[in-house]
Amino acid sequence: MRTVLITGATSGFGKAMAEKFAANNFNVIITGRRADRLNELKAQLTSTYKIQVHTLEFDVRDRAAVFSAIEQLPPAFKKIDILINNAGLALGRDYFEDANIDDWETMLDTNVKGVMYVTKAVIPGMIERKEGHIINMGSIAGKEVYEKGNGYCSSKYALDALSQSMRVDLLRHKIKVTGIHPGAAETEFSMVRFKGNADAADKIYEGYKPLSAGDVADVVFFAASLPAHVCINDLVLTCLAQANSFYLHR
Ligand code: NDP
Ligand code: 8X3
Repeated sequence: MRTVLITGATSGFGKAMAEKFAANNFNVIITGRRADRLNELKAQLTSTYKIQVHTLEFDVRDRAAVFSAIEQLPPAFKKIDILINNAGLALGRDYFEDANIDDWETMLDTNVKGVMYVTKAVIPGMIERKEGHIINMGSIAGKEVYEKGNGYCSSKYALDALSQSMRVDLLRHKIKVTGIHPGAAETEFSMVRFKGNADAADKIYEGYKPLSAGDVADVVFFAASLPAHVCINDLVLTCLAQANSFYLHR
C-alpha cells in the first residue's frame, strides 16, 4: 500500500485530502497542531476504511520538532510516497503600512520555511528510492498580487518559487513536484485570516459558490494518480465565478 503524508490535516483541504486518499486505499500520515482533531480524524478514517493512519502533532515552524517527528515515524510509515505540503495560513488583510509585522513573520515562517523543513526531512527516502511526489499547496495569491495581500501574497509567491526550484533540483532523483494554486475556497481559512471575525469571513464567500475543500482534494488526488512518467507541474483552479485574483462575479 502507498503512503501519503499530509500537513495541516486538522481542517479544510488537508482533512478532505486525508479522506480522499484514505478512500482510495492509501495509508495516511496526518499532521497539525491540534491533537484532538488529529485523533478524531484518525478514528473516523480507520473505522471507515481498511487503511492505517498515523498522527504527528507538530508546528511546521518548529524545525527541531519537524525533524524529530519524521525521524520517529514507525517502520510501517517510513516509506512516504507522496508528501502534500498543505499547512498554511493568511493573517490579516490590511494596507502594507497597517499590516502587522508579527503576522508577516508567522505567514512566511509557516508557508515558506515550514514547507522547506518538512520537505527536507522527508526527501532522503524519496531520493534513495528514486521515486516520490511532492505537492505544494500554493494559491492564486502566489500568481497575482492583490490589494492588501502583501504578506500572504509574498509567502505564496515564495512558495511558488520554491516549488519551481525543487522541481529543477529534484529532477535527477526522479521526484515529481507539483504546485497547486486554488482560488477562493470555503474552509476555516478566512476565519483564521480575520482572527475569528465571522462577519468578515462570511463576506468573502457571499454571492457565489466558492470551491469546497472536497473540490480541491479531488484535483490534488487526480494530480497524484497519473502514470509515473506524467507530472502536472503547476495547476491553478478556481470556482466558476472567479477568473483570477481580481475578477469575481457575485
Ligand atoms: P484551514 O485553516 O481550514 O486549514 C489550515 C491547516 O493548516 C490546518 O489543519 C492547520 O492545523 C494547519 N496549520 C496552520 N498553521 C500551522 C502550523 N504552524 N503548523 C502546523 N500546521 C499548521 O485552511 P485551508 O484548508 O483553506 O488551507 C490549506 C492551505 O491551502 C493553506 O496553505 C492555504 O494558504 C492554502 N489555500 C487556501 C485557500 C482558501 O481559499 N481556503 C486558497 C488557496 C490556497 P492546526 O491549526 O491544527 O495546526
Ligand atoms: C487563498 C485565496 O484569494 O484569499 O489563498 O488569496 S485568496
